[in-house]
Amino acid sequence: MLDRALLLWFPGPASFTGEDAAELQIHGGPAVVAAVCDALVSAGCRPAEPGEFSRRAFLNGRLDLTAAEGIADLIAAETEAQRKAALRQAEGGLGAVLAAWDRRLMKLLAHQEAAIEFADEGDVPGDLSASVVDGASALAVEIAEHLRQGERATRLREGVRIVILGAPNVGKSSLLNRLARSDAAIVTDQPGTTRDVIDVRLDLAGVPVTLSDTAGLREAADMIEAEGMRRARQRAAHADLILMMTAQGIAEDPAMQPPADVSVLHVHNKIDLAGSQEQRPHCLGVSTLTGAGIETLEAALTETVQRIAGITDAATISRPRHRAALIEARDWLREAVVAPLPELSAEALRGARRAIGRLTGHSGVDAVLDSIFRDFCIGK
Ligand SMILES: Nc1nc2c(ncn2[C@@H]2O[C@H](COP(=O)(O)OP(=O)(O)OP(=O)(O)O)[C@@H](O)[C@H]2O)c(=O)[nH]1
Ligand SMILES: [Mg+2]
Repeated sequence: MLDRALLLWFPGPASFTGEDAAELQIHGGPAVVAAVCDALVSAGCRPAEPGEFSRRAFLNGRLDLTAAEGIADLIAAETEAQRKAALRQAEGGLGAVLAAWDRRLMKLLAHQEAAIEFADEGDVPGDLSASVVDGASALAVEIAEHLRQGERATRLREGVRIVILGAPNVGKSSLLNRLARSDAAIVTDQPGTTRDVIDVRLDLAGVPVTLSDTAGLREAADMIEAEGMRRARQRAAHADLILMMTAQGIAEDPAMQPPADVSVLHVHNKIDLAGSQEQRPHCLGVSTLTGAGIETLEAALTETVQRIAGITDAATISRPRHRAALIEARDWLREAVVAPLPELSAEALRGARRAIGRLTGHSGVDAVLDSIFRDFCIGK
């Protein structure tokens, strides 16, 4: 006797994987689990690889690849908005969009092939080709729009990146601690306290955010500080938003510029100090010491973050793999529109179908399967 437990039998093909499956619901103590696993292994079983159940479900046609990825994202979801987006994808939302595109592509291809077929007989080929051109360019526009929305879904999946930049001692670390409600970064009155980039994870109205505190920017005093500033600038260059910080009583360096193509929110700290002009144009006044202005800053951040990682109900792409395949499909479609011969246009339409098929897992995916299912946790 190892335990007294429930055994559930799921006959295929209605099970999760499509195969016959049994589930043991044992008491979860480590000794019970170890004893039952040992017994199962001596009976000829082996532990599943990470993602093996989802992989089998995919191979047995129970899921398309985007739905399988949705399950992985659902398990990894940290915030409410991530959970909703992942569930939508796991439920086949993205798969349905892709399947509809593929049906349209199939129809365009059929028309184009008919146009080639009947070209000699002088039968409506002109009209057919024109309808293919219209259909292909409409689809290319739709896919391009989807790619734009996908940018936001990627940020929702991976987190919006906010970096605090500014001169030493303006209160960057104090702000990080305030927003994170923790003591993550060391605060002292010594300029040049922070050297490493310090990341904290925040949840702003359901959107995951990585907030980074950085070394104060100035003429470096030593090698360590210089390296810290290099890292600060590098992080800022890849940010979605920069909090450019100044403070009452600290001279501003007009040469200090944020990277050109990143959005910037200006924050002026230490408004509790005498002589501060609280109202600066285009700048949020705060005091990390008293907490003044912090709520307004949080509201502004939440609004910006939601714009960047926009919460939409549409099923959008969320991974670089999706993006690459859709860019390829869009480019093939553009090619189909300008192709000088119906044969070349048909070939381009086939290319677009292959790209979509790789996304859903219906063609040429052997190479990517391992990398996708490797990210799963064991037992799913
Ligand atoms: N009066 C006042 N002092 C503040 C405020 N915020 C931070 N300070 C003080 O300013 C000093 C520097 O704060 P830090 O948060 O370490 O500044 P920093 O920008 O991270 O500095 P470096 O890491 O050196 O670049 C500390 O002594 C803080 O206590 C504020 O709102 N008002
Ligand atoms: Mg600091």
